[in-house]
Amino acid sequence: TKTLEETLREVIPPKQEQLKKLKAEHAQTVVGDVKVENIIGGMRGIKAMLWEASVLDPIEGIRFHGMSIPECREVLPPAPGGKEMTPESMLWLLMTGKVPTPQQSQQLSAELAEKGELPSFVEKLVDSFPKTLHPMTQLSMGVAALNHDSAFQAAYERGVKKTEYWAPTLEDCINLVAKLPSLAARIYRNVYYPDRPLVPIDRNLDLTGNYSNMLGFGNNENMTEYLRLYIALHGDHEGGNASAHTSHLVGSTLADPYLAYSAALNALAGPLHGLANQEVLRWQIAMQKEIGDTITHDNIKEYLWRTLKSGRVVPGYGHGVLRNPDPRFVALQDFCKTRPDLQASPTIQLVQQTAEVAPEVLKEHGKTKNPYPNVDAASGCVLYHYGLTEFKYYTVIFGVSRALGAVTQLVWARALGLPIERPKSYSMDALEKLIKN
Ligand code: FCX
Repeated sequence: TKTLEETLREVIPPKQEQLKKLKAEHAQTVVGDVKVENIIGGMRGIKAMLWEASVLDPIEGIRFHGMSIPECREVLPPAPGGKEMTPESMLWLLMTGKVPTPQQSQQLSAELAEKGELPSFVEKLVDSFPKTLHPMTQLSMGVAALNHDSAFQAAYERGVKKTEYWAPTLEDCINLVAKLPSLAARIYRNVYYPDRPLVPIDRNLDLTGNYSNMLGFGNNENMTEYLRLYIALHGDHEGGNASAHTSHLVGSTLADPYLAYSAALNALAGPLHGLANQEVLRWQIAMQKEIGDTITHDNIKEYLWRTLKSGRVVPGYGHGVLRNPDPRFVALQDFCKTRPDLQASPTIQLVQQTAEVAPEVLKEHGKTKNPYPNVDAASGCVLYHYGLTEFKYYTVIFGVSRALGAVTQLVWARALGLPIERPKSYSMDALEKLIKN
């Protein structure tokens, strides 16, 4: 069976040819136009990035190399003994456009386990952080520090040829994905359970099996399966979302993958992006407290209106691109529906009931273009039910996941020789002048 690198060596040359042809034959073809509303509206609606692995349709949601989430859950290999697709299988699909065999997926698991330990200076660095430092800040700083051993940076200093950039980039990317669980679990232990010893990596386990173990949930197979699904699902959401775009932009300067992904994590830490899953749980628990035991659609509605009238957004609802319920939300709900213990959980019930009421309220409120739940509306409640109750940590799990898409693009950007990103900008005066002419 071919390794990930061997498979990439096969799939990269035809893609390089495809790009060459596009450049040579269609560089001047117009594919869209830019309106003032795009410029003042955060570039929404402008299709101006090259992103191979996933496309987000406003109605259907995300597809990974053309495959929907239900299709991915069907065909991507699970961990031995499990049912859910693993992040390794998703990474393989994103990188190569091919569904890995179970052996290939397991081979990648073994490689990640082998490379999973942190350098001791990073352990010391993370252990020195105050417990009060937000876990996302800790993750970003830990990831940035990993660039001490960057293969890309070393190769660049040696003067490696441009056509060879992608191989050391891949080496860094695999190392980064491998080390994220140890780093993320260490942060969890330090912040919430400082007296608990850290479990070492088990070479026979998959990436998430190890992560779950290190977080202290190794004996809860349901939690481990949920984490596999969660991490695989959040892996990529096409190019323009803030974290993926940040990684792409920083990577385009030839900063190494650790620096690029550290920057992405800072974007993910914003409340309108990844931090929303921390906010959702905080908000749902506050709702639960206020409503008490008799939860009805009417009192959820009232609570929603109170949130909106106080000028806040309803966390977990709305989206920059999607105009339908997020299929990632649907997949996580589906996971809950197959497990009676989750169905009986009051927090999960409240999330489900909120999803039944909120779209109508948000439509009546009339502001958001998408009144439906996004993935963050559901992702935290299962973690909470299984005992991972520290909301501030939730975005870190998102951060472990989003690396899958980010590193895929870093490898491909180097393989395709994409240039440094440099869009042009307008001032308002310049726009007015342009309009008058
Ligand atoms: N509750 C209340 N108002 C909302 C809203 C919500 N959930 N979603 C959007 N709106 C408001 C916006 O604040 C904006 O108001 P304004 O005109 O006064 O500025 C108006 O509706 C139009 O916004 P819209 O174009 O629909 O949405 P944007 O593309 O600007 O923003 C996000 C998209 C996701 C940022 C927005 O819907 C939001 O703030 N949602 C809540 C936070 C959240 O769940 N974020 C996670 C998103 C995602 F899944 C992820 O990245 O993880």
